[in-house]
Amino acid sequence: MKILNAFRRNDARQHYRQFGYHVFRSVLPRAPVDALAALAGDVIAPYRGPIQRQSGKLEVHDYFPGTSLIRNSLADAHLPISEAMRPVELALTALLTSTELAAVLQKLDGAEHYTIHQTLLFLAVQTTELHIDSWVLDTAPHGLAHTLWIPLQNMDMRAGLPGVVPWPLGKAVTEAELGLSPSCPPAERYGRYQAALARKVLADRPETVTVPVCKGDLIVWSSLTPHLTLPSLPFPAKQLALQVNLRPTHLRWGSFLDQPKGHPTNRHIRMTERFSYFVHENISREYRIAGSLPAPASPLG
Ligand SMILES: O=C(O)CCC(=O)C(=O)O
Ligand SMILES: [Fe+2]
Repeated sequence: MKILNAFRRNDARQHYRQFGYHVFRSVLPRAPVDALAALAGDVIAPYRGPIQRQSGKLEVHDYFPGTSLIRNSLADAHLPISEAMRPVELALTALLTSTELAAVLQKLDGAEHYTIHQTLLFLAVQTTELHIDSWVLDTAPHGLAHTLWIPLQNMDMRAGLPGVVPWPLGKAVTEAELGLSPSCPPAERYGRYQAALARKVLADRPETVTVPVCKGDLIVWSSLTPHLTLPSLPFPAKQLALQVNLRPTHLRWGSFLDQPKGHPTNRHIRMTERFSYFVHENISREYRIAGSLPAPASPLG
């Protein structure tokens, strides 16, 4: 049995190294997944106040015109930043700090501790073009941060699922390789890079992997693995899913452009033996959590 388990672990790691993604089936605890799905309807949808969103700002719900489908995803709802969203924070924390998740991640890279940098709670289907997540979070050197994509409902092939282009772990395509010069503002560099990368990758007419998913499943891809949103039928449509950007804590980190020699920060909340939450400087200042500022102890301890 021990030998078989070791073999299985290597299997996932090898697959991840070779293809830059891995699909795990029925690995996550069901209670917090079910709780989040229920809270989306019972707590988030009826709420009319501003909440932290993917734009980085506090916003009220923005609906697809003529529908009750919310298109501005909740950002970082795992942090203690909203009294109204406290039940969501607790359910997210139960899921993200679970021993089940730690065990699965360890199969991929053997790390003992992970730092969660960002969560996005999707309430309706996404529409991303081919891109990499390295610009949001990456390790230094590139390629060892992970994106988790967690369905909070069962989804079939018409659900607007992510599609992943198999990609060797750690393979970085530089701006220079795409014929791009770095002399423009970072915000423009992002869009320009992703568009050029998409042109290059799609020109090879690559196989693109997708899978129907059920609650409890988990898709993981690396910070350098190209992926996109496949179409949904109908569009728009409700879609409950959670996306998490995290890294093994012991690795240096930055982003695609920022590859620092070190990254000292005390802006994190140690949640368990296996997980910490990173807190951005503006969030730390605004909500007085996890900072060098005199802050009250986090309600989560
Ligand atoms: O949910 C999806 O279709 C993918 C979203 C995505 O890749 C992102 O937000 O970075
Ligand atoms: Fe992405």
